[in-house]
Amino acid sequence: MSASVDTQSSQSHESVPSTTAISPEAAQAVLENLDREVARHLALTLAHDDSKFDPEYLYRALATAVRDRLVRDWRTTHARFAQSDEKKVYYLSLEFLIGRSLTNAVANLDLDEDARTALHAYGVTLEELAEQEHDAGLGNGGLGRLAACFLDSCANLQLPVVGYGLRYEYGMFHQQIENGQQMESPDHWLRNGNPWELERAEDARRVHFYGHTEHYRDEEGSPRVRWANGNDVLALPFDMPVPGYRNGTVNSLRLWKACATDEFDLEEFNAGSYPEAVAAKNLAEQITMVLYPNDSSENGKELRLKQQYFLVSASLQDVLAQWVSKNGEDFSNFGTSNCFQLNDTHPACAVPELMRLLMDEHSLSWDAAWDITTQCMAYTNHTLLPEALERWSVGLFSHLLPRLLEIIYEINSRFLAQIAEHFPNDAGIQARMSLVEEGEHPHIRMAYLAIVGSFSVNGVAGLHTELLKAGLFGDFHALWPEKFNNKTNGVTQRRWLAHCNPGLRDLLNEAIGDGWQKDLSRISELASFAEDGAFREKWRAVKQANKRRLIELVERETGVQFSESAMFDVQVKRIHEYKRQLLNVLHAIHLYDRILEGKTEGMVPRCILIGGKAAPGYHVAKLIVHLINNVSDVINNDPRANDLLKVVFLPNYRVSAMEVICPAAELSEQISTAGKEASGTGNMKFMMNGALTIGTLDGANIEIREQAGDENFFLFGLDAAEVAEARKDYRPNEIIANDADITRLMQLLEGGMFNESQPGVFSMLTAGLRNPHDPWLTIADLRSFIDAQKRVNDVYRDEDRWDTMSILNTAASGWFSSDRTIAQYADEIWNVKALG
Ligand code: 26Q
Repeated sequence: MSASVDTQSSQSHESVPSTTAISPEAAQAVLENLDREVARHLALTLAHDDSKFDPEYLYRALATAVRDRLVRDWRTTHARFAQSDEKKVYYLSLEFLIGRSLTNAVANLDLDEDARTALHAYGVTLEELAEQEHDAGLGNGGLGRLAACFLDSCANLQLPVVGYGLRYEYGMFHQQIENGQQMESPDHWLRNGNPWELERAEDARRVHFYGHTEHYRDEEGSPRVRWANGNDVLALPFDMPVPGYRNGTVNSLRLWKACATDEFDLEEFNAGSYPEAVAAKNLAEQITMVLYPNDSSENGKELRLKQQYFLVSASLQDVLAQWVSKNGEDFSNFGTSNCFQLNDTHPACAVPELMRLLMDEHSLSWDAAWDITTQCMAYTNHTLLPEALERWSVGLFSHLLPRLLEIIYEINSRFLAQIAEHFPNDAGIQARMSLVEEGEHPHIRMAYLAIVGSFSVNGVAGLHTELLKAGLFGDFHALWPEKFNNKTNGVTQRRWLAHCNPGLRDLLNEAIGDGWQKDLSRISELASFAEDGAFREKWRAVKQANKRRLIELVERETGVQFSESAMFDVQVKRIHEYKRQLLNVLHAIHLYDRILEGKTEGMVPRCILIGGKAAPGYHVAKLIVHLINNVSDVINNDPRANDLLKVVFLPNYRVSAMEVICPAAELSEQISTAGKEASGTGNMKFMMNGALTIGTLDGANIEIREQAGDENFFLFGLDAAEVAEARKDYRPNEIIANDADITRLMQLLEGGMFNESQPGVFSMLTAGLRNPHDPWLTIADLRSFIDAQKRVNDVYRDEDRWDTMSILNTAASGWFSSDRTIAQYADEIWNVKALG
């Protein structure tokens, strides 16, 4: 590919000359039946000798045939998007946790029957073949999966929204457990190719790093700045289709790959020999090599800041080039015609980068550029943990992105002048609100940069937004109350119910029709079946079948046998202290203690499943994984416990595992320290699939309880205000000493029952529990948790009551569709309409 990319003319959406043009319809007409297409792709596209059947080849052939069918709608959607003067939205995110695409595309294009017919000849089912697909694990957890659900909903609602992200060569690491401990291995998800992407070399962009700035005057005598020297990296786009649900819309997710420019190597390395110079291409290509595997900010890594800027610069240039090809250099309507939604602060460099592009590349004045920027940037916050707010050192910034730092300083000085006027009597306010945290090593506060540069700042659940306004962003809320708004998260019911739970999908369709797949508010009609005995029977049968599917998975992955008649008690999410997997383990130990004591009357058999990845550098989280595995070993190998209790740590939790787990779960553990989980989205997936929640008043749990009714939710623990109060005088050792159950379980844990061969390995965890400054207040909530679990146990004994509650939870889950969330973003932030 050529290194010299002409950003002005390369982005042309004019159709090819009419003599050679093939319309989308004509292209589609060439396609034969799906079974013929699969055979053709096997023989011609893949040159596969089908005398020896190979599921990997068959998967690729089917995926390619399905993609061919997507292309027609993709082209028409794209043409409509390019031609329309309506406002457009760009969702900028370092993560898109897509998972698998085949079955999603098949369902959305209504190709289910055709695909089954095509596969029949090969003696394989669609479900079996779907297993061939490697998850696209381009995200850590909630934030990345939310981005994927949002794209699905935007396509369902036919909104003109494009996702922009990075095409990491290695996605989220693969987790194995060895001797109870987490081991990481790389996830080369692209090894067998990716049939879902189209490379668009003609839209490549150049991204600049290092160097210095030069201030000069142009021919008209106006002051200008250029960013000189340094080096360029090419951003090469790969587009992935985002099909809407049976509506003819196929939106795009554009993922950038970093490539070396030709001159980058030859100029920089011409002192060395040619092979060394070419080998040095690696340096540039490292930028999109790997996803950072931590889900709270890891400060200071130069490569991470490079990734962030690379995404932002390539994407903004892309949008500006499209604008210029249509409107020339007239930017007067740019700000009202475009909106950039920043998925947390990771793409917050978009604020100074848009300023730079408008001023330095398109000659706008500061004021004109600032008006546009603040008209089209919107920021979503996903965390309440102050330590997770991103900060980048000024030193690193000035080295890597010198021009951006200048612009940030200018934004800051104008902003500080504004607040001096607004808060004349508050001496500390400048230091508190400054975009630059002063000190020996000054840092840029990325959240503040995002707030100052955006017209909208939103939290992701009601409580989260209120806490942001009162706490972390209190000063900003006082200055600009109108910027702040809430958008409670949601999940797509098409993947998280219809696709992953076909048994329930069919039962719902039979009971209330299939309208809920496009409009989940319709699911409330299910409530009238909650007391219907015959319906409950069917409901139960679906759950049992899903439990059998999970039993197989657990047995395959861990060798442990779950029992179909036991309660399936599940906690799957990233491992983090605030999410309190430890609290769950303490309860498991408590149940084990009761069994050892012979106090098992009325105890319902339980299978506790825990899964999730720990950030490789997060020592305590890894220790928690180790403890869960050791507790699981002891309990599962004790014949006294076996009929009543099993505990399993399921390795390598990921999107495709959740698709088997959430339909089978009966109890959903949402037990974070109140005020710490911004929203949660797993909680919504479980609810949709009929699990009951045991949870604290945190994140979206509060809204789940409101929707389901408090009688259909197992509440425990301190609320956010009580947590703040309890911290002032917290004495976990007294709580332990004064509660016989807790004393006993701590004795088991501290007595070494779970670490016989490694004395002291868990002492850091037990010391944390006993520490009066334990930020997570685990012991404070333990009694309340044990009592709530006892209520769960007692309700579970009454099958009918449980199933009624389960039906009512599903019936109340309509609010948690990401279609609802996205409709609110569209109306209340973006002001965009469906393209239709
Ligand atoms: C930042 C800088 C450097 C390296 C990594 C990061 C980084 C990466 C990922 C920081 C944070 C994340 C992910 C955060 C996340 O997933 N937050 C979750 O977002 C969900 C969707 O809104 C919420 O439901 C969860 O409550 C929230 O924890």
